[in-house]
Amino acid sequence: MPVQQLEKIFDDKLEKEIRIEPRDWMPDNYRKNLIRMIGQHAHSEIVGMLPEGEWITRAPSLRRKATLLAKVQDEAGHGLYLYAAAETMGISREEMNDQLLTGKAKYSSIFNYPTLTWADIGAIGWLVDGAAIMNQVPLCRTSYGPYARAMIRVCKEESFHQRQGFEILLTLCRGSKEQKEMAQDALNRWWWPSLMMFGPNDDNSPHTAQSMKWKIKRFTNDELRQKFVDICTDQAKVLGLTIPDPDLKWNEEKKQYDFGKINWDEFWNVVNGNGPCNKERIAARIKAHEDGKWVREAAEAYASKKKNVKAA
Ligand code: FAQ
Repeated sequence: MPVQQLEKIFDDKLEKEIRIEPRDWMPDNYRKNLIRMIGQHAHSEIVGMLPEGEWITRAPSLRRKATLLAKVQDEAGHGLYLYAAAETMGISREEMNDQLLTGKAKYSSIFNYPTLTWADIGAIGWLVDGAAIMNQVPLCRTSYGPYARAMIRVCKEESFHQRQGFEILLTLCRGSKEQKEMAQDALNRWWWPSLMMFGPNDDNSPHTAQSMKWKIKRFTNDELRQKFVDICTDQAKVLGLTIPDPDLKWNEEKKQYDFGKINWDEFWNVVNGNGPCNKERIAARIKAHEDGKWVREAAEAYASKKKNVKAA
């Protein structure tokens, strides 16, 4: 079939909100852009296990330990659904992993910050999972079928994570003066990096316009960031915490909160590998890959033995 005709079928599907499926024809750049985005998303889930994983043995009670363990395991599951969704577009898991370990593929900037206190685990659940939900609920309607379907389960689990994080902070805020201070300190450190999770401002976001046309993204980076600020500002009041932004103020005309300027130098510095924990995070992933070598070799040996027996 001539390319123009294939393009027309593709465009009609987008227009009618019919999902694009792995065997459908799609423009090369649509495929490339989605592999990039889903790959980055999958790596974020996997690297995202590291900051919270450090607190599993130090959680303050058995209940907290069990819920944190379950949450971190959920993130591993999200990474696996996402790698599987990207594989349907023709890239292998090995290639994606290689891109992460060699620094060719990005992962979310947020996971390059350290978790210094128990309150940071609450702040991650509330803010980081909260930002992830804000960004990912619209992705349940993204135009590529396997990605959209993976997002449905991911979002259900992220909602649980967000609530457990909020509850950790609420408990601290209702506790002693020191506990409340610890919660405020965590908010002070995680607030701005959480706003950066949504990506650069729309005028500096090279992928947004095309991704909106392809219905991969349903909202722009700035639109989602604004919704997040509005929701969190009210939630912070429930906690009795202060958002560390002197310019945060209700705008009656726009019916939204105006907020201060994001430090984009810090964002790009972290994205480009120079955040507080970038090197540590990649070193941990390289070690995990090397430690898992014997498992991959054993699985391959078993598979080839089974194949030989069948052939014989
Ligand atoms: N960090 O043109 P745009 C989670 C890059 S999952 C690092 O705006 P796009 C769950 C971007 O890749 C969190 N890099 O790009 C969890 C591009 O670089 P490239 C991850 C960033 O794709 C919770 C360049 O900047 N979520 O948290 C970031 O249209 C708790 C230009 O940017 C997803 O991945 C950043 N923050 O919009 C796990 C969701 N922002 O590739 C554990 C799916 C931008 O040209 C614990 N992804 N860049 O070299 C998306 O929605 C989009 O990809 C955006 C970026 C919104 C992240």
